[in-house]
Amino acid sequence: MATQTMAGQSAHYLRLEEQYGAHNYHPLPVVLEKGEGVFVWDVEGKQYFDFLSGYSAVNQGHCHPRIIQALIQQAQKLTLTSRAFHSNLLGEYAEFITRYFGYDKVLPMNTGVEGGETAVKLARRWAYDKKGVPENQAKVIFARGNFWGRTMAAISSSTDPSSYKGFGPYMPGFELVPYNNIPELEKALQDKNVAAFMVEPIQGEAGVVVPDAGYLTRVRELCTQYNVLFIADEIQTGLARTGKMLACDHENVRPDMLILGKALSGGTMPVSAVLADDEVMLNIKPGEHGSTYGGNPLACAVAMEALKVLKEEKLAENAAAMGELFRSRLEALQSPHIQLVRGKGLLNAAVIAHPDAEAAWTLCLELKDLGLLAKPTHGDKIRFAPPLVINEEQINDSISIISNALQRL
Ligand code: IF1
Repeated sequence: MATQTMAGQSAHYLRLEEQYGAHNYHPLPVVLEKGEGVFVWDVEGKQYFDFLSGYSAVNQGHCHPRIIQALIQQAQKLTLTSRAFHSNLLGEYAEFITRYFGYDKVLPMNTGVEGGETAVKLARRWAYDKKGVPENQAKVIFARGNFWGRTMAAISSSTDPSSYKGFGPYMPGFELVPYNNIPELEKALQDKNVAAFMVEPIQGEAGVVVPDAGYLTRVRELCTQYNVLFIADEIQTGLARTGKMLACDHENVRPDMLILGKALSGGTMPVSAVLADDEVMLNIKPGEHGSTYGGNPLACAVAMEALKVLKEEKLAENAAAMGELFRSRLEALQSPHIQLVRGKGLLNAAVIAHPDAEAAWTLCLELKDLGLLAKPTHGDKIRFAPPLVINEEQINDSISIISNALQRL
């Protein structure tokens, strides 16, 4: 196909989106139409390494055959009953996922942010019914730099103006403490009305901020000491992304509530979950929370297969090994433009040093031209998070691409 026509394909789709789609994103100028494993292809047939993985939703790799097969099979039988009736899959899935992570119960939802909302509602209800906090006085503490979605509650806890500005008024009862700061957290937890502390074990959107070793252990101890629920938002860090099944596993801490999303479905459809023990979960009574698609049989079938693939393909172990290799090979480039490389497992970011404020974006455009897709987060950081099925040869090929792109900068 002539080059002109090739470029015209992408331009055609970009024009359609520009004309008919809301302008709520600023994507890289690439139009994808196929994905398999660590690779995606654009409409001109060009192949790329995907180093964003759908924001860590395709940990198992694009269109994993086992997950797609589970989707197809269930889709031909029953996709949705609503919770007005029972389905065989929900009971099977609830047993499977609660045993998988070691909690009494699961409350199934769809998007990650619905998982966060559900966790906050469970925490407030626990505070009133179990901790004895006066009605409407419950507080939830969040860490500065957090990101847990785009709903009014989620942005009410945000410290990022691009998330909250112009959407007020905000949800009351939320307080902020600095991330990775135990003394400030302990001070906040003295307040008897605190229901919970919700925190990401590693802050993704903030540019992959890894807290000091021992931080999560102290969070666990303080929440126990002050009778506050420790809610771990593992929507991005969970499901083998950081080299363990959960990022909390690096310190063997067990949160009171675990929120999962993204790769829970292997990137096929929105599936999220909140896991907790009975003391927390059973305060919400029948008819007090839910969603049309929450716990639908299609999601249950896909999620069980997605979780089986993580374990059976030892993706946490691979993420740990390939992450080590990636960070050491990237640092070994000794590029003057890479100020810092940080991360755990295959959730990594490079801080770009360059006089041009747009350098990270420019670098991502160069990477795209050379066959690797990544995106800047918060200006000068580029997140590098490939699917966890990546192998050593693909890591080496990716480092070569990054090296070439850095030299062009
Ligand atoms: C966007 C990145 C951001 C999340 C954590 C909950 C949610 C997310 C830790 C909500 C979602 C997505 C949303 C997307 C960009 C992306 C993202 F870090 F993953 F890259 F923004 F921080 N908790 N993160 O990361 O899950 O409702 O989206 O299913 O909104 O621009 P969701």
